[in-house]
Amino acid sequence: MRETTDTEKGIETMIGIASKRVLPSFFRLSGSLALASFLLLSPLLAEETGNIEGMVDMTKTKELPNVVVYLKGVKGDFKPPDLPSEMSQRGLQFIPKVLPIMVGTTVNFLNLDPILHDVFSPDACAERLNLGTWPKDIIRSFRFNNRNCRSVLLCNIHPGMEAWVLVFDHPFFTKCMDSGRYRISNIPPGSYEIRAWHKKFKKKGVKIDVEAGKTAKVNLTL
Ligand SMILES: [Cu+2]
Repeated sequence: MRETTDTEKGIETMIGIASKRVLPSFFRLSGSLALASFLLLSPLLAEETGNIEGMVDMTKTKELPNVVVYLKGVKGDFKPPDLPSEMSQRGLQFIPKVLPIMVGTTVNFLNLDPILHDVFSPDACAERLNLGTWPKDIIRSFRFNNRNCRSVLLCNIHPGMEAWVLVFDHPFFTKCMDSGRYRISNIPPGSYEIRAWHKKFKKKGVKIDVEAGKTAKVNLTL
């Protein structure tokens, strides 16, 4: 985060935009629903949960950091993080190129280039957002409200710019490390499907049972 007056202005703008979107849905929660969410949101202790770890194997090894590993079949309500995620524009690229988030997360698009970009998405997942243009060191932000979907982010000015935001209704996802290794922690025990995603590959998931206090090993191939 740049500590300049301009950035502070940008953040203020962001808070203005974000609060307009967040507050109505928050107040729509009835008392009992709010209590139920509170109970579900109580974090499980580490010994009550399990983990999954392994390697993702793909021919294009350079693309491994752009692979997202995630669970399907997760039950329950999970609260998005309080802090926003960030996807900046630097050197005519989006950074990161792949951003997995929880539904309800605000993403800050920080322009670090001394030129204008014009960020948009044609996808319904991102409500076909059109953020327009904004100068260096300023943030524009967008809250992703649609769940279990993905959207491509593009720039109207620079055709080479492309990034992906993947939106989940639970926190059990991760990006691969450069080596292809991944780990998803603190998973409630149960039966799931684990999948790896890359923009060019779609693969069937692998069934996996997660047991409390144990770490399941699953290697995935793309
Ligand atoms: Cu651009």
